[in-house]
Amino acid sequence: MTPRALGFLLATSLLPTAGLHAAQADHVTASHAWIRLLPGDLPAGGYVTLQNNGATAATLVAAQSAAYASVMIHQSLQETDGTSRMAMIGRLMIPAHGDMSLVPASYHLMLQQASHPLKVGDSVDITLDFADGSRLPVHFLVRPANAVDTN
Ligand SMILES: [Cu+2]
Repeated sequence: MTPRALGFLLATSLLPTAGLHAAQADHVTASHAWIRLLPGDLPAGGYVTLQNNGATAATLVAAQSAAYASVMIHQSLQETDGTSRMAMIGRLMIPAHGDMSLVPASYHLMLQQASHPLKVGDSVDITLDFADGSRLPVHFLVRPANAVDTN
């Protein structure tokens, strides 16, 4: 084996995510990331706009944060009788060259059991997990309960 071939092998084994096909998270950018802080132990909602600049769809499958023991992907649904409920979502697709917005009364991150008290103005790191195992860390700004959607 030539030194050059050996170097190539070492480089590729050290960079398992480098390849012809970039990971889903590499194509996704996040903007308008914020958390609606509610009083007491009420769960907070996390909102963000995800833009997929890639030629293939990216699929969000989970999210996690050191700031919350539980982070779930939820969808708010309006029932025919006017009430609303929330359903857990296992996969949320961001289409190729498209975007997906997590906004109040629709898709959102459900944030429960804060590890420490949060206050308005704080920045919270939440990591978004995609179907291929790639991850996107996002800073979320904590906003008050009466904050309006800015998307
Ligand atoms: Cu929810």
